[in-house]
Amino acid sequence: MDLQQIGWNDFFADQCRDTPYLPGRIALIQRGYFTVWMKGGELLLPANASLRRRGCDWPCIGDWVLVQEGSSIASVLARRTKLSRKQPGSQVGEQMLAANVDVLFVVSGLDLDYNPRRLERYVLLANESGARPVLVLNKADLCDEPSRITSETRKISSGAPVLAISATEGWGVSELADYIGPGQTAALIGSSGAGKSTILNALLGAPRQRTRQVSEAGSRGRHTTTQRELFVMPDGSLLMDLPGLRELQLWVEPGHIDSSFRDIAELAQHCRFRNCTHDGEPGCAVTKGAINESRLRSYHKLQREAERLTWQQNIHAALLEKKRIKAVERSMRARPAK
Ligand SMILES: Nc1nc2c(ncn2[C@@H]2O[C@H](COP(=O)(O)OP(=O)(O)O)[C@@H](O)[C@H]2O)c(=O)[nH]1
Ligand SMILES: [Mg+2]
Ligand SMILES: [Zn+2]
Repeated sequence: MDLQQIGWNDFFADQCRDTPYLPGRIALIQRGYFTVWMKGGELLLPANASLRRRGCDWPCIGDWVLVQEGSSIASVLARRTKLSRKQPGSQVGEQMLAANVDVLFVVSGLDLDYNPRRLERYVLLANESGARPVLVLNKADLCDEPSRITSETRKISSGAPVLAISATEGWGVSELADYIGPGQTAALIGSSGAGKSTILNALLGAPRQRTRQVSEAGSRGRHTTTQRELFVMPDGSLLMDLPGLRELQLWVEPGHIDSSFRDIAELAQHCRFRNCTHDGEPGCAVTKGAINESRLRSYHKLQREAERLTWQQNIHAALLEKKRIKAVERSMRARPAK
């Protein structure tokens, strides 16, 4: 396996000039074991237990890692892009979804699944990760007016391309390939049942990823894709299918929201106050007349969510610091005075 073909470049090479260990890429994670693609082929390895002790990153799909004597993963190389969310529930930590993704295909079905507010959240997730978002409106065969929804979606995509396709009928699917080239990595993300595995199989030209049978109950259901796997596509690009997410809490800085709401950011240049929050201030240009009302509500909601996250992170950091000081004090007391 040629490393360049699986995404290797100078960014990673620069990080391992003086190491005796060999680099490899995580292509599949299953039951605590990692399938690592390497120059000589692939290995099935555990992660080195000391990674957690040393406070190092835990390997994730798409990561480049260093392999110690063919026996375990010794470290994870710095990530070029980082697709992550806040840990579900009330925990205040980052949860990696995928690493080193260049293009993120955000898939939603043009059936009951379509939800512009959720798409905004995905656009933010992608922009924060460093990957380029492409919005894929699948199941266009089930929709009476795919072109109207496509142009509506373009208004909220902040410049991200929007494609309407039908994975089962096979139309539009090949256009996805225009956004990725050999050695580049893409990921499919979106609700369970949106058609991610069907798209992956269509691009692969072979049924490699299990898809869900349509249930009579509706178009939403349990997900079948629980493992994360990287596939080499016939054109030399790399594609992974991510499991459907039930919850997508942001892991994003408040100052980064505006770049995913370009229309609002552009209007904001005409607000009277530079620090206008667009929440009823005098001379605000981001009015309900100028911008779709539910999009504006969504913007405020995401802004609040990001601010709350920063606040939680600060409290969390302060608690850790307090713990650390206590431990130092304890060890000083334990040491006999000379
Ligand atoms: N009508 C229609 N059904 C589709 C399309 N793409 C996928 N499906 C169906 O939607 C269901 C869920 O697809 P799947 O690929 O498993 O979704 P995933 O959970 O996102 O991986 C399957 O029954 C697919 O056959 C499409 O373009 N049109
Ligand atoms: Mg799937
Ligand atoms: Zn304003």
